[in-house]
Amino acid sequence: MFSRRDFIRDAGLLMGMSATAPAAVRAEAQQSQAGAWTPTPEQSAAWVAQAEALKPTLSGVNEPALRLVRPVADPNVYLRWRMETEAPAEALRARVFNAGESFALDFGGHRAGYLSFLLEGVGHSVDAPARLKLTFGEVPGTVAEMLHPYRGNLSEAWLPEEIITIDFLPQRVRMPRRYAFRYVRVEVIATSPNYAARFSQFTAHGVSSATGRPAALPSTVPENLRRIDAVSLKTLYDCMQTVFEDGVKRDQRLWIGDMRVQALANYATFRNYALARRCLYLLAAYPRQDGMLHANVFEKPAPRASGDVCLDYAALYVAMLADYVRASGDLVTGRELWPVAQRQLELVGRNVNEQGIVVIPEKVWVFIDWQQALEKGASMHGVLLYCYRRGRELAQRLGDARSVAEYGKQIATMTAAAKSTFYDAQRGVFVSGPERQVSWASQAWMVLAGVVAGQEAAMALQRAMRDPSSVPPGTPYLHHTMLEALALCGQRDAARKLMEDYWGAMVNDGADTFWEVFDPKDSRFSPYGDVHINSFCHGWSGTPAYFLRSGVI
Ligand code: RAM
Repeated sequence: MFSRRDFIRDAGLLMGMSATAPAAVRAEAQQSQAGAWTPTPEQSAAWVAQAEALKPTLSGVNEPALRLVRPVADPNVYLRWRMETEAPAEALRARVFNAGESFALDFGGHRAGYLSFLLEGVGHSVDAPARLKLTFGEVPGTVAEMLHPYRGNLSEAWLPEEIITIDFLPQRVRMPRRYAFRYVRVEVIATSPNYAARFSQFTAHGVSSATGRPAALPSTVPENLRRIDAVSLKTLYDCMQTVFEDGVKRDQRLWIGDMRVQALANYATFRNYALARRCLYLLAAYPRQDGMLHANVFEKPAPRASGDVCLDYAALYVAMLADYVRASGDLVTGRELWPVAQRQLELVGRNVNEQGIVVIPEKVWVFIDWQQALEKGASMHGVLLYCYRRGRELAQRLGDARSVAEYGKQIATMTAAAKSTFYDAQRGVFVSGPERQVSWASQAWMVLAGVVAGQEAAMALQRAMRDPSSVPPGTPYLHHTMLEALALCGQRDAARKLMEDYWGAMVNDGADTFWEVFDPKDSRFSPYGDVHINSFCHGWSGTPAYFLRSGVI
């Protein structure tokens, strides 16, 4: 299994640009660039400039801490801890804290932004700085449990904790970094024997590029769906920063996979088309040398490419552009970025063999989902076929008849190949790999790719959902795909039920914003080896509002 970490380690080699790459790899990379379309440096610079011109100004609200709380271990709640209220936050002002003492605050809901508070010294003499440790929790466990020793495979520096030293008191302290939190735990590491610390006025300064308030859902929508919609909107709101961020706690960057589904939700809610356009340009401006897009780009301190390339995300840029043009009607941007989209189909399409089947090359990252057991052959075939369909749709819109015809042929070939290779007609499901694995992912992507339709598609999806041995999704991202597939073949009730069961369970388990991963049976599940590095307000998880508001289900 190829993880994100392995991939990053090997990114230079995969990019075909490393001086240490084997000669054969370098030669192949150069050959693949011969005559191929890539943006010129001037073109890339113009796209970055365009993206920067579209950079939104963030706005937000200041919200005070509400309560002093105490985490209580509780094996009966999913999150392992519940918070008991000790006193209103104002009561803090009446207390003083010496070295080794601590307290925790609850802001009443998820916040993405900055933190400020008033710190005073009380005593004989403030004759030394105050040193504090702050821990920011999106969920109770982060402030209740020891974060160390950290066992994850992403940087420990993402753990949401800080040690700060405040030189002169009294002082209004404003933490310099942006955080994602509902709870804040403050520990006094040191004052001096001559004074204790007094705290007050804890305030969260939220920021977002989502403006306006989406209209209320019709009064006929049941309460449980309204709640899911509200949590979904808050997730989207907090993740809409100067790009569509994947997670406001961690990564804080623009990933193609996350943005694609966030943008769909945005078009049905806040309708910030400029932000989507900015992100499309940013991604387009930093391709690999041969023109394949990186799976994500960094924005700060200045925009630049990341080292990650992932086959399904590169292909899905096409779908994302088609969605944008469809939602905004902006044909000008569609035309300008059309060569980028076409190039992704061309490059990812090189992995289609003579029989019309996608063959995933060695050491190339295909994401699809964080489910470790997933065999990805069938789903990657489905993703690419889906993207050819979306490419044909966009070509039609842009009046590119040649591409309409070209993609049409590829769609016919790949559809027939998918049916003969991946479809087990007797069982009525798609299978993947030598073990003929049945998974939700394979069914969902094959249905979205149009390999089967109507009743046949509905049965494939239902069988996978009912079969306890089929591989289920590990993320809200793949659940989103499943909902789309169910809706496409007319299974709107089943889609709605799945949303109620999955996202509704998160709400019932205490979600203020939707989580990056959710395994109802295991609250410690993490794709990164340590639950404390998981994000609990994640871009790809906030899409129920899209389904509820666009009429899809
Ligand atoms: C995760 C990111 C993002 C996802 C990629 C594949 O670490 O947070 O959500 O798109 O990896």
